[in-house]
Amino acid sequence: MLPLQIAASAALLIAAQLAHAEDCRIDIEASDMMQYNVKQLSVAASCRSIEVHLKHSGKLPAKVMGHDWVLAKSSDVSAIVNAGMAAGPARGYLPDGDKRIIAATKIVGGGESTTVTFSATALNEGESYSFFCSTPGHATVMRGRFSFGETKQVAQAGK
Ligand code: CU1
Repeated sequence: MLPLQIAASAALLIAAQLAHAEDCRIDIEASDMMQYNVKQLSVAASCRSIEVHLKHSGKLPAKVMGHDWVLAKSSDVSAIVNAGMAAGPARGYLPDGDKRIIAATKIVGGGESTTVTFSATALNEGESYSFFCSTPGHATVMRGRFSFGETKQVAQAGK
């Protein structure tokens, strides 16, 4: 290999590694059956920014079967769900400015999608996190584990 080619491939390699360390995307679906299509999510500890794309694959409108995707420490979920019910539909069933909420999408109805992007600096490796839907009554079923920094990765850079 010529020196220039070596330099070029090294630059490509560095670029690939940088991309790998930065953006991680999760795709999740929610349905008219009041369910997410996954019960567990995990992202690599190298993720800097995490993008969650929620698709409502059903047909029912948001007023009847609206879903969102909310991330919090598992120990905070019950308190957030209760505070969310008090906050009501105008606030998307989430307490305003609640620091315990790490990330949250808006509520969508059938056929709609929504995305939230958040920084992984809010996450600690080994902490127990859960994702859930804040629509009243949904979190009992629509809830799953979210792991940061485990080897079984659902979301990887470039996917
Ligand atoms: Cu829901």
